[in-house]
Amino acid sequence: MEFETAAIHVGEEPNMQEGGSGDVAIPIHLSSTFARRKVDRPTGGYEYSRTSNPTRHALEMRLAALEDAKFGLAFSSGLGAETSLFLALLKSGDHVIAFDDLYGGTRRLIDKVFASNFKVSVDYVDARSVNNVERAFKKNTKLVWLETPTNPLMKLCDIAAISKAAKTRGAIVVVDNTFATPYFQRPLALSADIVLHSTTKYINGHSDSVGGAIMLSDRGLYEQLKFVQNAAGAVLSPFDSFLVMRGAKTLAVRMREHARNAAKVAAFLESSKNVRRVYYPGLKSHPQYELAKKQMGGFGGMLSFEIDGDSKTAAKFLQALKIFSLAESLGGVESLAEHPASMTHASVPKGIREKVGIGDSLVRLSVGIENADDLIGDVENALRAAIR
Ligand code: P1T
Repeated sequence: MEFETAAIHVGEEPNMQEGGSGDVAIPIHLSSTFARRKVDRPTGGYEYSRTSNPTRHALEMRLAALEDAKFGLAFSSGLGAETSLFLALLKSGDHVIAFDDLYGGTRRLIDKVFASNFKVSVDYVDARSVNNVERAFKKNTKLVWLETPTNPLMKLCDIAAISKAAKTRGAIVVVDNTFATPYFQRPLALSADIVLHSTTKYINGHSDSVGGAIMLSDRGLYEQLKFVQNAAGAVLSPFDSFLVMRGAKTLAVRMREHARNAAKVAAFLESSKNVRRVYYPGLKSHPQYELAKKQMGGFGGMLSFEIDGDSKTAAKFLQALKIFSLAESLGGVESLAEHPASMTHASVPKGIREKVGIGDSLVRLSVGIENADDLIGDVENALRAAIR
């Protein structure tokens, strides 16, 4: 099945057996527990909804299909998925290499929970250079944690080259594919071991569910993750599973529109005298444009830019927007805008933030699928209001 077909059908085949209901849309199985005939085994395949639930199971099959993976697991948030992954794969004394530009909450989880409470050590490197990653490996390196494109600076890393380097050293490569989505990028096909998503973003796509997902094809790693999903319990609810299942059906069409609109907004910003720099992997001016073309099937709906001014100018711009909502999060059909330094990356210490390149004039846009001219008009008006 091609992507568009799998995104609509996998996990949701109507039950056409005698007595089957034939639903074309998956029912929301709210039951927390499932009756059995015998003490020693469940009768219908399900026992307790934390362990497994029919609606969530259907979604997990679909999530796997989206990334061309054998297995999918759905969690209560992106960070819930990350926490479960760290609990499953790390032990005290292990070392992690992570991209130095990451969602602020991921960095907070690694630093303030796993590094400070569990003696996990971490080195953040500029993974745009494979050499930087190679130099960071230690004997006890267990995980390589990547985002590409990164949040918020849209930096890329070479998934295939880093995965090759990690394999020879026995380390597991995890790619947070939230920004690109499987429609535009398939890390497992580039030899990464595990893909992670905040389904809160594009996969659900309508800003009405918080969730996370892990997709992978290695059975051993899957068993470890599945064990922790049940043991730690950060599972996605049946209702949210239904919503994500419904949202995923239109992922392909939404992503095409997101990318088309983002390219137009990026080109407009690049032509504006009130903008110092635009970060979008689909622009020829992006330093890794060649890697973007090689590794991604399209460039997505996220972009950042530096407004010509300071944090006050950025705030004025953000507060003058009328169609874009000033809000954290991304990936919904509606356009959102935010100030990473004071919102999504406020938990990253200022010194580190500035070293990575997240300055006070940086603005991040999640370009929605409204009319592109309306969006450009909104940005143009807000720039005018901010820079008189
Ligand atoms: O919010 P949650 O579903 O827990 O997902 C965390 C997460 C993980 N990975 C990436 C790349 C993310 O962007 C996020 C969440 N990000 C935002 C809320 C944001 O506005 O950037």
